[in-house]
Amino acid sequence: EEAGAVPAAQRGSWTSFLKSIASFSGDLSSLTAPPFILSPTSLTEFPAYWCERPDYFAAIADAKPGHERALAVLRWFISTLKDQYTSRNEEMGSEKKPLNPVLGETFYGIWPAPDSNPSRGATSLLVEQVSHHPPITAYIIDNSSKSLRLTGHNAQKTSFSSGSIIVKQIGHAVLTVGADKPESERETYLITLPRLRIDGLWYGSPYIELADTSHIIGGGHITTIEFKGKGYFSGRSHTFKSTTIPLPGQGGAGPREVVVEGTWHENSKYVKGGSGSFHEVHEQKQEVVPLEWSSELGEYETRRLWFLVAKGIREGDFEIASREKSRIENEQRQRRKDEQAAGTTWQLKHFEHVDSDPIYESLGRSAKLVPAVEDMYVFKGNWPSGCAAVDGTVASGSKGKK
Ligand code: CLR
Repeated sequence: EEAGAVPAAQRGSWTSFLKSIASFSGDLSSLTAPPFILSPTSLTEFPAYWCERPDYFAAIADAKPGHERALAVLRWFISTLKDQYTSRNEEMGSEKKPLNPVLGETFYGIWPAPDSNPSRGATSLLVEQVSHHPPITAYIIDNSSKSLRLTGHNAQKTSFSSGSIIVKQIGHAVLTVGADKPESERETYLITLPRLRIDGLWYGSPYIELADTSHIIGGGHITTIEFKGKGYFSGRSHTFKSTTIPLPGQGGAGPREVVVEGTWHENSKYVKGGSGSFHEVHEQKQEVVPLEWSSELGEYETRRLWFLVAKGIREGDFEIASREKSRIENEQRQRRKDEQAAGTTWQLKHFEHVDSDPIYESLGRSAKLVPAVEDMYVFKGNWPSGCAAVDGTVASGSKGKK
């Protein structure tokens, strides 16, 4: 029997939503869902999860090159997972359906340097929705004081299997250490993403479990991370086991193998090649500070674009939310028609699409990644003013825009 998380008045529409998922695969974002499951946040804001623990991000630059740095990258990666995959449950009671970004939607923000550690520097975020059908989000995160840069794009392929939504993540991220140095002195890490399983659907309280494997390849090392949920190796939720080994002919004097085991939302410890705690996820996180809106950010800045929809969802005024959502969607349809009639296409603001990413190809080869080739979005370098990456001087507590 269907359980209590679904408001009585929305049971019917929840059931038909579940039926439409079951008979459907591909792009879930376009399906109409009942109000109780809607999130007021657009997917363009999700790349911010990569840096809600800016200390672990900065620590990558400070780590000694070699296995220590490879483990610093792993530690930062693991530290992001709790926010990426459990925070909606903690903040809104369950996983929710994010707003489906429009083509050209953007999000900009910064994590200011903390007063207690100014040398950590500020970190900037720039996100652009680079495709609508299928939805693809490209982003760049940059800490210029530490010369660190993360670029990537994501898309999802969804299917339905024995009551759960299975989400295959498409796309990858590249972390560059020494981003401001000549190419020969830079170090790059390729990061691939795990598969998601969304359970608890029947009860109207969806939550995410991670599955399969993902990789971090670079700095002379390759880390394979295996994800398991309840009922697999330990009966516990959110478990992982990572194995870090030198790439053939590389790796220096470090250990031959480092194995870490634990949960990605709580703690993990070394089981080989080290001892004691590897990582403990703590409660404090530093949320990104969105840039204050100015015309430079454009009409499609996510919080401006979705303002009334988000307000309606938050305040339970679903009439306003759905009216505004339809208005935005109709406007988009009209724009596409106009472009077609004029024989033009939408121009991306910050990224340029290229068919293959040389870093993915060369690093991916060592893990025999499938596919062997992936496309990428190259950042044009046009940070808006107010991002630390341009002026380098954004002070602690500043709202970014000066
Ligand atoms: C986006 C990229 C982030 C990690 C991440 C977390 C949650 C995922 C999201 C990604 C993609 C969209 C997603 C979402 C959870 C639910 C939502 C899969 C991968 C789908 C589209 C909505 C399903 C609707 C149910 C909740 C009913 O780095």
